[in-house]
Amino acid sequence: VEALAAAMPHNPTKPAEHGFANGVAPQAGATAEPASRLPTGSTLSEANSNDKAGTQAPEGVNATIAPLDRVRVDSSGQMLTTNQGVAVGDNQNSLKYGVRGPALLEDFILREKITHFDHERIPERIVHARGSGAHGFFECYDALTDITRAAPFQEKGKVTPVFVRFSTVQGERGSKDTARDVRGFAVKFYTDEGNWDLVGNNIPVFFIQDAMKFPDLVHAVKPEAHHQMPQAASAHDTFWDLVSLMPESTHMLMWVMSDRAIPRSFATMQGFGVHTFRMVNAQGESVFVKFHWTPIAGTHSLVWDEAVKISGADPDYHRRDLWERIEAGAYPEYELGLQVFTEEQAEQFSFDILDATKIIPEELVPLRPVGRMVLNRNPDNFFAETEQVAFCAAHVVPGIDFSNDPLLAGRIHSYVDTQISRLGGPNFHEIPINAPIAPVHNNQRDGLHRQAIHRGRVNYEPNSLAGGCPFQAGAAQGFVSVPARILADEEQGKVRAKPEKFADHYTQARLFFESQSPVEQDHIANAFRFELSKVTVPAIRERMVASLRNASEKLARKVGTGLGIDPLPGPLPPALPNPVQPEVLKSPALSLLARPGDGSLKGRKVAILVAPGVEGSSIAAAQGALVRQGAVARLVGTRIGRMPTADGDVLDADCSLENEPGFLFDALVLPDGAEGVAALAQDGHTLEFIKDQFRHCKTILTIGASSALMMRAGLPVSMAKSHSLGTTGLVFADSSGVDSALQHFMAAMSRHRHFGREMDPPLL
Ligand code: HDD
Repeated sequence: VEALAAAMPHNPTKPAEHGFANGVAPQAGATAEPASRLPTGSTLSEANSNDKAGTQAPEGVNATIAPLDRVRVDSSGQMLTTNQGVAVGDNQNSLKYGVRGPALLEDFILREKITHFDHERIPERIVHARGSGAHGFFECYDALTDITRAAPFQEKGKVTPVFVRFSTVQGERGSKDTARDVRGFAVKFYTDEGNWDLVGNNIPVFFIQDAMKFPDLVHAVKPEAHHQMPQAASAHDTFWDLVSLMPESTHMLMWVMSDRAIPRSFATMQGFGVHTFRMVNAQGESVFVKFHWTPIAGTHSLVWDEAVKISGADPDYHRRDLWERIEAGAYPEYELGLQVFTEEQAEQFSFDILDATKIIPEELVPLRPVGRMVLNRNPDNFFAETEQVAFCAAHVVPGIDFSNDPLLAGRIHSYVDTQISRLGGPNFHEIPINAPIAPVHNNQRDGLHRQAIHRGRVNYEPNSLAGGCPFQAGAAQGFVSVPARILADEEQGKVRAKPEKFADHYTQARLFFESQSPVEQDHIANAFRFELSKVTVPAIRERMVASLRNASEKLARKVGTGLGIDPLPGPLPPALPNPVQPEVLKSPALSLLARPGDGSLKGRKVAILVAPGVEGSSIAAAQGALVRQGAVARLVGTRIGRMPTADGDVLDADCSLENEPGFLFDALVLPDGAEGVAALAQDGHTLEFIKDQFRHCKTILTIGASSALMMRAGLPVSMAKSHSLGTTGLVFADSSGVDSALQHFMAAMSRHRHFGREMDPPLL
C-alpha cells in the first residue's frame, strides 16, 4: 500500500478521501480493492473466550470506529476557522461601518455563519422521529452455513459491527420517551459483504397486513390534522376510529395496550424482525426465518402512572438510560434467536406466514439462539450519527432474502424513497454512518452532495475501456434472489385481494390475551379503558368494545364496565366466522414475566433519601453494596450538596427530592437517624416520593426511624411487616441488621416489581 501511495498522485493533506483509508488513490480500472476493509482480527481470538460463544470483543472496541475515525473532528487546541479554513479573528462582532454604523454586506464570515445556522435542521422522520442510537457488535455463536451464507453467520465467534437506533413511532423528534407506543428496534449490520438492516420493532406483529394501508394508519395515529394534538399519544379519536373499523389491527392492539408499549429501558425490551424472511445457503437452498432479539437483562416495563409522571420529569428517560448504561459499562445485550421453518411446514400452519399480524408461537417453532449483540459505544455526535442514519428494509445481503409479505413489499420501496427527501438526495449512502465497510463500486454517479471522486472516463457497463470493471460478481459472490415458487394460484392473475387466512383477525389476539398473567391482563384492560376514555365520540368506543368481544369476552366486559358501556354492544360480525383451529391456545412465552433476565442489578437506579442528621454508616453500607452489584445508587437530599450525618460524617447529595422525583428510581432506601428523618418528614416531596415508589410496586428498604415516614405516607406498614422479609418488596431493618436486610432488598430488587401490592384504583 505504501509503495502504491508513493507512486500515485494524491493529495497528502487529505489522507482519508472517501472510501480509501490511507488516502491512496485507486488505479484507473483496477480491481485491487481488498474484499473486506474490516480491521484484521475482527474475528476475535479464542484468547478472549467466554462460556457463551467462545469469543468476546474487547470492551469499548468496535470495528466501525476505525472507518468513522476518518471523519471524526476534534477541535481541541485548534484555531477557529470558516468552512473554507480561513482563520477567524473575531467571533463576537459583525463587520460595521463605524461602531454604531450599519453592518456590511461584505461580511462573509457573519453570512457564512448565519446561512449555515439557517439550514441546520432536516425534515424529521415521518414516523419514528424520536430515537436514540448506539454502536455495538454482533457475535455469532456458531457457523450457520447450513442455512445461510450471510456474512455475519459464517464463522463461530465472528464479530460484525452494528449501529442500532431505538425509537417511538408517533411523537415528534423532541417528544417524550415514555409514551404508550411501539418502539422501533432497527439494527444496521456493517457486514463484510455489504450493509444489512434489520428494521424491526419491539412487538412481533403489526397493525396492518398490506402496505397500501400504511399512510392511513399513520395519518390516523399522528396528532389530528386540524389542531396537531395529541403529541406522542394514540389516545384520541382518529386512531381509534380507524382501528375500530379495521379488525386486522386487533392482535397488535393487544400488544400495544400491554406493558410492552411502555418499556422500562431499551435494554429490557425484545426486538423482532416481524415479517417472515428467508435465509439462503451457498447451495441456494432456502428456509423461512423470523428474527427475535431477547434482552439479557430480561423484559421489564413501566406501569402507566409511572410512565405519565416520568414524561414530565424526564422526557429523555430512555435516551438517558441508554447513554448512562453504556458510559457506565453496563452494556445492553441481546441474544438473537431464529425461528427456522420450511415452506412445507408453513403450508400446514393455521395462519398465513405472509401475514404480519400473526406470530408463530414459540411452542410451534422454538427459538434457535444464534448470536448476541452488545451495545458498547455511545455516538460522538447525535446529528451526524443517530439523526442521519438511514435504515432501509431493502438493505439485505447475500444469504438473506424477502418473503412475499405484502407489508414488507411496500417497505422495500418506502425506506429508500423517504431518505431522498429526508437526507437531501440519492447519495445518503455516502454519509459516514450509512457507508458500508464493504467497498462500493458501481456506475451510479453524480446527484446532490456526491462525495466520491470517481476516476477515469468510464461510467457504464459493459465496457472495454476500463477492462470491464467494475464487473458483475456472478452467482457465487453476488446477491441472487431465491427463485421462489409463488404459493398463490397462478390462474388468479393480477388481483387486489388477500389470502383467506388473513381474514382471521381474532384467534391470535385471543391467544395473546389468554397467555398473559392476571396482572398483565389487568394492565391491558386498563390501557384500553384509558385510551378509549380519551375518545370523544361514543360510537367509536362502542365499536371498539364490540370488536374486542370477538377476542375476549372477559376483556370486553372489563373495558366496557370501565367506560360505563352497559349493556355491551353485540360483537362485530367477524370477517371469517369459522377460522381454522389454532395449534396453540396458550403461549407462556408471550408473557413479559417469561423472560425475567439474568437478575442483575446493573443499570438499575436506587434512591437513598438523605437530609442533615441521617445515620451515615448504614447509608454507606447500602450504597457500597448496591454499587458493587452494578446498580446506580444516588443520594437524594432535601437539597443537593454536603450535609452532616448523625454519626459525625459528611454526605454529598448529588440530586434533590425536587429535581429527581421518586418515579425516576427502580428502588428506594429510607435512612435511619431521628433528626434526618424528621427533616425528610417536613418536606412534602418525601411523602410523594414514597407513595410513588409504593404505588409502582418497587422495592423499598426502610431502616430504623424511617418507619415513621412510611406511616406518615399512609402505607400499610403493619401489613407489610407481618409478611416474611422481601415477599412484598418492603424490607425493614434496624441499624444493626442492615447487612442481611440489604441482601433481601437486592434479591427483591432483582424481581423488579411486586405486583401483589397493586390496586386499581390505587388506595394511595
Ligand atoms: Fe417503518 C421508519 C419499523 C412498517 C415506512 N420503520 C421505521 C423505523 C422502524 C420501522 C424501526 C425507524 C428506523 C430508524 O430508526 O431510522 N416499519 C417498521 C416495522 C414495520 C414497519 C417493524 C412493520 C413490520 N414502515 C412500515 C411500512 C411502511 C414504513 C408498511 C411504508 C409502506 N418506516 C417507514 C418510513 C420510515 C420508517 C416512512 C420513516 C423514516 C424512515 O423510514 O427512515 O419509510
